[in-house]
Amino acid sequence: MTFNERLVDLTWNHEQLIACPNEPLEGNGVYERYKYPILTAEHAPLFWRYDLDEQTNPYLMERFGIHATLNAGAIKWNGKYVLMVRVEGADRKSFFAVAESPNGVDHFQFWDRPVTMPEWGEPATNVYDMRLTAHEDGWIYGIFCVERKDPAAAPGDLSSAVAAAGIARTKDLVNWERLPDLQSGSQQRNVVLHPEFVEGKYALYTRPQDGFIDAGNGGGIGWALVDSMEHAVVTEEKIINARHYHTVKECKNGEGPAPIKTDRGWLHLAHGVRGCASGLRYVLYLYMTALDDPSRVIAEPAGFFMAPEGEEYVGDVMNVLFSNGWIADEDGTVYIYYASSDTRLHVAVSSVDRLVDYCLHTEPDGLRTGRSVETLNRLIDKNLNNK
Ligand code: BGC
Ligand code: BMA
Repeated sequence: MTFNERLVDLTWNHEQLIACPNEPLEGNGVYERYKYPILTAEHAPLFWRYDLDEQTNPYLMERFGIHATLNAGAIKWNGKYVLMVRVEGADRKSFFAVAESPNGVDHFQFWDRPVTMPEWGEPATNVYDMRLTAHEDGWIYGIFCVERKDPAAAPGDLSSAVAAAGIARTKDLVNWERLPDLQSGSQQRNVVLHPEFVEGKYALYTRPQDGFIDAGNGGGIGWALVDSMEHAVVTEEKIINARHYHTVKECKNGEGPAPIKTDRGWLHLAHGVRGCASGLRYVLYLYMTALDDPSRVIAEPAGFFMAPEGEEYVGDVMNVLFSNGWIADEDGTVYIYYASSDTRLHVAVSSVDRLVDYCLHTEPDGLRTGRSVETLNRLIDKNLNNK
């Protein structure tokens, strides 16, 4: 194939991919998954991946490998469904890039340039998993994980790292003001800003951890009030959603996107992790907290809300669903953006009413098998007696 033939082919395929309409699949009543991933590495613009000049790239080969599109923050912005995507290159570095869609389920297209995030402190080795919060103070905040090599690592240990919460804010999703990283007594990942002031302060969902991977004594999703986002310092942190033995969040858990306010309480999406012979298994779960105190859990259905299915199991990091973005529309439709196996992004659609119903009317985890059987028998009694 000549350079030009190949370019025509690549362009046509790329356009087809972005134009491909999505369709809902039959669901379990709680949500509907959509058939096709909404963003994959192949969605990245050709002008990110190829040098398009025949003189300098006669074989029209990729010059910058894009490997995955995952864990996206989400926001409705100027009438568009906008994702702040974690894009990972072939070099294992990830960065942020915005993609937008007119309808939330297909035609997602990247903006021309990735986010150029200003550095703070020692330049990060990697950044990932941004949570976007349109705060009532008027700014859009992005909180993301900043990873740097652990300066205390033994010689030869090239894996130990330090995770901290990076903080930046913007009014246009293009120009970012970088603020100091969150100061806290431990490493942090999965930090999320609550959209409203609480007791006149900024409220953060945190996830304190002993080490880079192990949550250790960091018992789960934490809650901390801070005076300012310009110098965010955690002085007190309490665990509001704990890990628990033999549940989907035995090993780790973390807040997903900022919670959605409903008339019955704050609706939260989180991930839970357990360890098994095949590694760490990441699933998604929901819980609700009180309107008058967003740190008080009022409902938490047993088990997972979403777990990998079919092709979602397979990818760079197998057996992982992860979400840090959702959008609640004015009409109550909720678009849940989730990534599978650290490889690609999908959407599932539900509504505020359905998610609240699921939270308030699904039994909580009884924490032992006997209780699970009691719960099941109650449902069977109800159904069979109604016949
Ligand atoms: C990876 C993340 C992962 C974290 C903990 C990081 O180096 O980039 O995807 O969540 O390690 O395993
Ligand atoms: C983490 C997260 C995600 C990732 C997951 C599975 O701890 O922060 O970035 O999806 O591991 O690799």
